[in-house]
Amino acid sequence: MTIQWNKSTCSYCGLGCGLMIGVEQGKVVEIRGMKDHPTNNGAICSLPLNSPPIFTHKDRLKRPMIRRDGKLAPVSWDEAITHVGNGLNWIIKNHGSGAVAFFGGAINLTEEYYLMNKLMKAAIGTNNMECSTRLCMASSAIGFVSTLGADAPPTCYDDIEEADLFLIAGNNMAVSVPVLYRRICAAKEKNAAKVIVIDPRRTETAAIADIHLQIRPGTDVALNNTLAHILLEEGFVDEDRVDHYASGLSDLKEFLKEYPPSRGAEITGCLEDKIIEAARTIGKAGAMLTFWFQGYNHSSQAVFKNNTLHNLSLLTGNFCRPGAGPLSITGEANAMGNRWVGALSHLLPGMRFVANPQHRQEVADFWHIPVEMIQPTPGRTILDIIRGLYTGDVRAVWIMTTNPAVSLPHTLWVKQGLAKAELLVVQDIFHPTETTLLGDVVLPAAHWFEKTGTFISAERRIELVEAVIDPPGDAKPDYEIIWLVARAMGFEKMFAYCAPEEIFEEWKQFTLGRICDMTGVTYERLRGKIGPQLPCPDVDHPGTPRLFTDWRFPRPDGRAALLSRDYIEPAEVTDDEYPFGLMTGRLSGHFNTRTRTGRVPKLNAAAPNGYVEIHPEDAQRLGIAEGEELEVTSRRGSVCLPARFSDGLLVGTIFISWHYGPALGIGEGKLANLVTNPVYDSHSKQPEYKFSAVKILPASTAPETQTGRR
Ligand SMILES: Nc1nc2c(c(=O)[nH]1)N[C@H]1C(S)=C(S)[C@@H](COP(=O)(O)OP(=O)(O)OC[C@H]3O[C@@H](n4cnc5c(=O)[nH]c(N)nc54)[C@H](O)[C@@H]3O)O[C@H]1N2
Ligand SMILES: Nc1nc2c(c(=O)[nH]1)N[C@H]1C(S)=C(S)[C@@H](COP(=O)(O)OP(=O)(O)OC[C@H]3O[C@@H](n4cnc5c(=O)[nH]c(N)nc54)[C@H](O)[C@@H]3O)O[C@H]1N2
Ligand code: SF4
Ligand SMILES: [Mo]
Repeated sequence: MTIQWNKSTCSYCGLGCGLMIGVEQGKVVEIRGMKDHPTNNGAICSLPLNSPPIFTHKDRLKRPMIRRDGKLAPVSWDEAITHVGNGLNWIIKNHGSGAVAFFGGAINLTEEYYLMNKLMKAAIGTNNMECSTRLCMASSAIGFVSTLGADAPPTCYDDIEEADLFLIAGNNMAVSVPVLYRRICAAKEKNAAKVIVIDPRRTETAAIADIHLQIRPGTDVALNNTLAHILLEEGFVDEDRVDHYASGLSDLKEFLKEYPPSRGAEITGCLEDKIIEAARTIGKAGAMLTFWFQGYNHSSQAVFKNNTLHNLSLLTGNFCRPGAGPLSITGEANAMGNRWVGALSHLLPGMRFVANPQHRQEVADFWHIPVEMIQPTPGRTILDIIRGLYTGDVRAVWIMTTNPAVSLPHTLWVKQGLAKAELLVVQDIFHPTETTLLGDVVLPAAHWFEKTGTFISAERRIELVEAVIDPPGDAKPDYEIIWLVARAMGFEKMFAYCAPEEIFEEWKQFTLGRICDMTGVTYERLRGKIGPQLPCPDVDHPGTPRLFTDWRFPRPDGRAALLSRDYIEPAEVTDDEYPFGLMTGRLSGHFNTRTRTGRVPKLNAAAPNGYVEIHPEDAQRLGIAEGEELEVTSRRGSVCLPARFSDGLLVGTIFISWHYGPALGIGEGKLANLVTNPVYDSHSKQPEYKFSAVKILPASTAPETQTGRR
């Protein structure tokens, strides 16, 4: 037998690397980077490269299951769908549509999010529709809306080769987007470009930094304001020109008087001279690209961090031209599709907002429903869905493609909340996961190359992923499960689909004339080929690599907004009882809650367990030996993990990766989210995963805790 090679797209991070999938006798045998793909030109990282075993893993879900007498038992699809449809209808009839909520991930197909959105917001009539985008890109999206007027990332990857300065803030891209990192390393080398890294840790990414600003966690707004202050003071800003394309300059100038270098240095802990050097490097750059990620978004000041970073680009004219502007990478493969399809509780399809009456009317007209069916206020965000389970306002939750029993903050509170649901439906590709273990109904989903539909990458490129193998057992594509449940609930007419292409053709009409316009895209155009960058408004349109090249922005006065944003401390600060600042983040061999990578022997063997990174000075002071088990405790819970020394940290801070839930047999009490704080940025409602106040004790001396040690 020969290997059949098929074009596809990566379903891990949102960079959108083109892949070639080798299939032999109905099995995925090899995954390679696609040569000549504009994103990765043949490159690939270890996650997809090592993924073939996940398609045939013994834990793949093959049958629907319903919990009876406390145990999950296999049932037929008919029974499962009827059970879910009747259960949702019963709760809606007795407690209202607001008693139902949905929570998804952001690696589904856009078609799947579109369907779920239609079911929740049009058919059921609730905006309680959330996705892990809330935990990931909500702040970037709202940052763009407030600065540019729309959630429209303006740049493209080809800007990397045009830039002479990369400003990389709160983004460990060597780990989280390795293919992009290698592209930046190559461009730096070739063009003698400079790199500024802003991170409280000396990360793998900081290895290429010309300047590393090792700020105290959470102090980015103060740093950005100080950089802007220096740029203005030292004459790096062409004020007349800026006034032309951005509003708010005079207010900002006045406001920034409060941020001289001395204050910036005091708040961030960086040397004044180093901040001045960084500002001058920015001021002198020919073309600056900015990157930021969860060091920004996982903060109670996340949107302000985004706004003040964009200020730096706007002040220096680093926008709307090759090599310059904000390059927003997305965490999950289809985060961009998820945002544009409107799969959050405040959004509607096609970059529209629930709270906007005109948008509601447009969407109701598309769906042929009375406008009153669409609720005029945003639904619950995910942490409020959990709160609603405690108060009894939410009674049914349908979870698809996300594993909240690992990924939400304050795990104990989350799990106890989910356990209160009268109906908890969990739709995944594996069992057990920490969340399928809690489900009343567990539905088996097809994965990645087992179904067909579209993804949109961080540079707005739309690509078709096609089914090249069959799903295991009775597993079905998520879109099919959604339309079956919708029909069982009585919405046959609205969900009379037979194929994902029909869903795409319907959904793309919502994008007509919008920045995400994909009316020039068809499955035929995408099949086997590299997709265009959106907007792509007609069949002959080549796609749009860069937005706002005329320096006009979708705001009322056509100008972008320079925003005056004051620094505030993280929601929880350290004190005598909880003296360490805990940051959480990623490791290179695992992806998110590890349901896939933890099942790939090669990846898991490289990082089978988590650890606590601690500065050797702190360890010495506390009498801790390298490798010793530590108990890390916050006001919410404890984890117990071995110590690993790192002088790349600031004294008084520690770092724990959050990948390690208990479902794969490593035991309870290793999961970082047992400790983290369920507070969020008030604008984006995104949790502050990157700062919790904790104390540390050698586990041998710590009292037993409720999370159970070892
Ligand atoms: N290998 C791997 N790759 C992944 C993932 C994975 O799990 N594993 N997940 C994907 C997803 S969903 C996402 S969202 C991305 C996330 O990718 P990244 O955001 O790059 O990853 P993190 O490790 O969460 O956080 C980035 C950095 O933020 C820093 N940081 C913490 N606090 C602050 C602060 O206050 N200010 C600043 N400036 N920095 C701070 C941390 O030290 C850390 O180095 O990765 C994607 N890619
Ligand atoms: N402490 C801390 N917590 C964090 C973060 C952090 O940095 N620190 N990062 C946050 C971020 S940025 C993110 S994005 C979230 C991610 O959190 P999650 O969304 O919970 O993480 P994943 O592991 O990606 O979950 C995907 C789930 O979908 C399943 N799955 C995969 N493919 C399919 C499919 O095609 N269909 C179905 N039905 N299921 C599928 C997988 O088995 C897995 O259970 O976590 C957040 N949590
Ligand atoms: S960098 Fe991201 S998109 Fe590219 S191969 Fe790795 S995980 Fe996939
Ligand atoms: Mo993410």
